[in-house]
Amino acid sequence: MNRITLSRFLLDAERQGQLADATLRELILTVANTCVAIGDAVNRGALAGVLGEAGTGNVQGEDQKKLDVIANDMLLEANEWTGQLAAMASEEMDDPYPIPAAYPQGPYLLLFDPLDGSSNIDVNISVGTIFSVLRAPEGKTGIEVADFLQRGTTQAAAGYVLYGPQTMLVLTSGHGVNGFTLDHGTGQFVLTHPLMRVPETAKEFAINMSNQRHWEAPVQRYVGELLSGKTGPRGKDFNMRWVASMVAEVHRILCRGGVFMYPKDSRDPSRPGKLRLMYEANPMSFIIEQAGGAASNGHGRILDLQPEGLHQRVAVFLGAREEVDLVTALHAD
Ligand code: AHM
Ligand code: MG
Repeated sequence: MNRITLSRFLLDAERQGQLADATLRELILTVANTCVAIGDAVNRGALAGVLGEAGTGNVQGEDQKKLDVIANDMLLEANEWTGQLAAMASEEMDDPYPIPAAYPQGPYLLLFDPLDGSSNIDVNISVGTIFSVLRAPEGKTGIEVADFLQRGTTQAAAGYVLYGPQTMLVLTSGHGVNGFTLDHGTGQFVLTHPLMRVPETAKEFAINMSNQRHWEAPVQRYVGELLSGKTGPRGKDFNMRWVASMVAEVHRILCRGGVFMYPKDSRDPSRPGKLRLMYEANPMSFIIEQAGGAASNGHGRILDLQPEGLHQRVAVFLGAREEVDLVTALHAD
């Protein structure tokens, strides 16, 4: 079998003008290689003593797991010296991480959620790394928060690595979505899921139902219609899944369809949602749109939102276009 490794795939993409330049190619390879090492720590779990709480909190006041901190440090260390980046930002750090003066500056900004779904880590359920690549302002030294606040439409690339039964990298640079499976024998990602597409028809939805009493009316109505099954307005039954790992949820939707929701709710009226725009919603929306699906905050396209803060939260509805359009239309009623 003629195996297409990630390195070869990216070189072909660059030659075909589907990847901006060699620097972006090298950057994606660096992130992918680091994720192989993060996956190794995730796999070894208790054997490596990496499970449990770190005893620290992040900027959102959420408890950090040891592996949140380990994965964050691994991504910083692997990317700070390469000359590909001007700065990095992470869900786990209050402020952007500037490239140390000892190393050359590069043209890109890297944003990541080093270990998404980490509440699952101690119970051996899938987690993942999510990343987004933006262009740094040209010739600027001293990158500031404002330089990161670019609309999702400007992303040069985005991807995730799912640490599940298989370790998989799913990637877009704006020319479709491709999935690669880690061959643990060679340590290489191999193209196994070319040009992934979100199936047009949805039969599954994903939402944390325990929050139902806190949802706003449009979400109550939409999920009520899904739950009413064959005799309801949708005229068919829907199944439900909730892994509480967005990476696993998005991956399922890319493979067999459906819609994922983390809506705004009334528990904290000042909070527009749980998920973070820059580290979760934008990269996942880019991937889903590139696979033919849609992503909305209930009022419009997520990728069009002008970010106002590095750690800004947003309501998320993503997956099959028909479903995302329906739930968005209900918000306009
Ligand atoms: P995290 O980045 O702190 O892990 O939080 C994000 C995760 C998502 O992966 C998932 O969709 C959601 O939180 C689950 O939230 P809940 O525990 O409220 O169901
Ligand atoms: Mg997260």
